[in-house]
Amino acid sequence: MPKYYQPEIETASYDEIKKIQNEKLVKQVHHVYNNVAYYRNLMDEKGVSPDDIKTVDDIKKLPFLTKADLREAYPYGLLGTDLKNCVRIHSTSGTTGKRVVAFYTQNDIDLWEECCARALVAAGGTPQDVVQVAYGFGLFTGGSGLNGGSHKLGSLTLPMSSGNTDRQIQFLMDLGATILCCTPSYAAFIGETLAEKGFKPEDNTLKAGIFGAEPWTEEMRHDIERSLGIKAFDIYGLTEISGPGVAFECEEQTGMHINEDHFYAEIIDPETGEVLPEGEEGELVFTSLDKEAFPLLRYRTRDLCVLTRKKCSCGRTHVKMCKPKGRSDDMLIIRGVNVFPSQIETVLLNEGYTPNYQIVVDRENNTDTLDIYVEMQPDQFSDVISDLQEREKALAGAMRTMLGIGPKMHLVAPKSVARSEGKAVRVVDKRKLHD
Ligand code: DLL
Repeated sequence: MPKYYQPEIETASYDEIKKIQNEKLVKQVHHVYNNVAYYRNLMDEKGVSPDDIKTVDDIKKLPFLTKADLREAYPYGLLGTDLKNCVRIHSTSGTTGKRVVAFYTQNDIDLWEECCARALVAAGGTPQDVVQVAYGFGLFTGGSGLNGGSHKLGSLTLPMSSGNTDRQIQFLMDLGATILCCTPSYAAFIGETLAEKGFKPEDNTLKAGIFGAEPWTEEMRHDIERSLGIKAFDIYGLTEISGPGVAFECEEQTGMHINEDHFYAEIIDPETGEVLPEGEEGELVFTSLDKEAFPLLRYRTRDLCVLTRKKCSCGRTHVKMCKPKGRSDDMLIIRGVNVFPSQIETVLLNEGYTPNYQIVVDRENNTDTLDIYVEMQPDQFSDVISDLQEREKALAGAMRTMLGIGPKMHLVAPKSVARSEGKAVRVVDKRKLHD
């Protein structure tokens, strides 16, 4: 059984990797400077020229990019090539009304899918496998990324998308799926549903699962492994940097190897922006090294993380990131969808409500719940239940359009949202997401 998808690069020595990174970075910085006016201006403002960047050690001279920059440059301002060279977009939540839109050339897609194929092979995948992709397809990167990776590997691919659990289970059992790809909460739900239908873990043909897009604990890993009778692997990524497969777990299950021949990782102090040494916790920052359409230099992910170069028993040499330990902003991931409180606030203002609200997130039967409590103004107050229900329904619809998931809305009396020391607590997250 092949152990690596691209053995040469996945097991290259640190010196070899660094050499590749240096060469690619120099090229990428010139590419960005010559083609992305938005970033060229940031570099000019900082007084950095592309010739100042000779190795990855010079990267700290470059300015950071944030989600706010992506919003400002929306939609085409960070495009690194002519639109006619692009073959696809994917998109994820922005902090307010504007979404993040990432562009891909065919080459970008090929490299991204290779990263996903590496993840599949690390989970024991071969061309003989049947890979059930139950991440969402569409603007979200999860479905297409793993689907493409599975094609590259030559496995039989079931592009199920998420949801319709009865059909998932029917295909899983009838077509003998051996690798399941979906969010960890959906994997747990599938495991639970299989048990409810009377199946034992050994009744299915699954051997592994590749689960990511949201935080999950070791406890959850054990539950999933037990209920499905598989080995569960973590996978990390973000739309801005390509999608799933930026980093993936190997059989050691002690963190995720970053595909650092394509993405250069740094850990910074989120307050000062200072680069921190290996082993220290801080915010993960990525520089794409060979992207054509959407090349981002020093993109601040807001994910809090630790990097390590400790030798890995799997033989891969690429740096490992731990499971993200939280966020340095207020983004929530609910049912695999990224949600910012500022998006909720934008809808409330658009719909004529004051932004006095509380978001309550919980998890029932491995499915996230989202309840939003909104205070009415005295002139909006009504004690006619049908009237309130009507307005809650309309507001839930507007929220679904903005967020991509439907919350349960609760219109409540003025001044009834809990306040602590005079300030409203905006988010109550009752889930256990981190170890
Ligand atoms: O979630 C890409 C993806 C799809 C990754 C499928 C893995 C599997 P976005 O929607 O742009 O992209 O969300 C990116 O999700 O910054 C993290 O905060 C979070 N995230 C992604 N993977 C993990 C993970 C996809 N394994 C944001 N553990 C990231 C914890 C994760 N958080």
